[in-house]
Amino acid sequence: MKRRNFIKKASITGLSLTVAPTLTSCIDDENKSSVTAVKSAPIIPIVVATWNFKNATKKAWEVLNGGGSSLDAVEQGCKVEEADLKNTTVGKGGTPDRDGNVTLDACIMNKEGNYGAVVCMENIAHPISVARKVMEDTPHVLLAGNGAEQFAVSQGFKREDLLTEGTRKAWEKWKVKSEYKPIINIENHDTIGMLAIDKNGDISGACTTSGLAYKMAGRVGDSAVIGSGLFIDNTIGGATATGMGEEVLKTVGSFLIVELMRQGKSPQEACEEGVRRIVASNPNYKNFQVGYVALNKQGEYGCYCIHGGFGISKFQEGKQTYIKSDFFNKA
Ligand code: SD4
Repeated sequence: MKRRNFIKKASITGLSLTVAPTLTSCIDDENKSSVTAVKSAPIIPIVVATWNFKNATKKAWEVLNGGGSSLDAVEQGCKVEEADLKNTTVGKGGTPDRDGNVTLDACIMNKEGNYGAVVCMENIAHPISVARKVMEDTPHVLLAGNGAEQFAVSQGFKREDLLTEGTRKAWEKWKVKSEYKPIINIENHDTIGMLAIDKNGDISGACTTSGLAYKMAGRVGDSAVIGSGLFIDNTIGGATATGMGEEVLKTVGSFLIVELMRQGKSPQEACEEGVRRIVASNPNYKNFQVGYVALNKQGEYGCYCIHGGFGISKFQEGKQTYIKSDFFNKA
C-alpha cells in the first residue's frame, strides 16, 4: 500500500500513526534500504546536514554528545566547513563573484525562534559566528556588506583575504569565457545547512555559503534569508536548503516545509512537497538543483531534491551515516 494511502486509511480507521513505520525515500548507504522507522520516543541527540559533510556533523555530534546545546553544535559544525579550504562554496576558499570578490551569507536560528544573519560579507572567515553575534548582541537580525564586516571587526573577528590561490586561478580561467552557467551538483552546491536536536530536545539550525559561483556583485541567495535557506520552530522541527537560491527564495522553501510538518506531514513528505512547489512553477527545473533536509522534534528526518546526486550526513546514536536522497527528475 502506498504510504499516502496508508495514512489516509489510517486516519479514517483511527489507527494510531505514531507506531506505524514511516518509510522515507532516503536510502541508508550502509544498509542499502529505506530508513527512518518511527520510534515511539525521539532518538536524540541528532544532527543532520546537507551533503556529505562528515567532519562537520562529527564536530556537531561531539558538542551534542558532551551535553552541549544544539545552537553550539550547529555553529561549531558549520565552522568546520567554513575553515576547510577544499570546500569552495563555504567560508574561506569559497568561490568569488564575477568581480573576484568572495562574499559570504550565513544565518543561525535558535530554539526561541531568534535569528541572526549576515549577507554579502567579505573578509571574515567565520560568517556563522558573526551571524550568532548579530542574533545575540544586536537589536537587529540581518546585517549586510560593509556594515556586517565592520560589526564583525568590532566584535574581534580579524579581516583576512578569503580568496585562495586555487579559487583565484579558477576565477581567472572562468573570466576568459565569462559564461554564467551553474553546473548541477558540481560548481555551486556545497552549502552547508545543519539541523540539530540536543539532549534537552531543543532544535537549532545554521546555514552558511559563499553562494553561487561567479554570481553578480551584490547577489544574495537563500541561505541566510530566514524561511528560505533555513527555518526552525522548536515546537515542530526545522528545515534547510541547498542549491539554486533564487528558486528556494521564491517559494520560501524552509518555512514551507516546517509549516507542512506542522500540518502533519512527515519530514520526508514535507521535503518532497517543497521540491514539487519549485518544479510546478518552473519548467526550467531540469537546469538547476535544489535539495532540502528536514528534521522534526521526534528525531525523524527526510530529504529530497530535484536531481540525483544530493545526500545528507547524519550523526545519531554515536554513528555517522551518509544518506542518498531520492529525487524528482528521474527522466
Ligand atoms: C545560494 N543556496 O546562494 C546557495 C547556493 C548553494 O551550495 O546551495 N550552494 O543560492
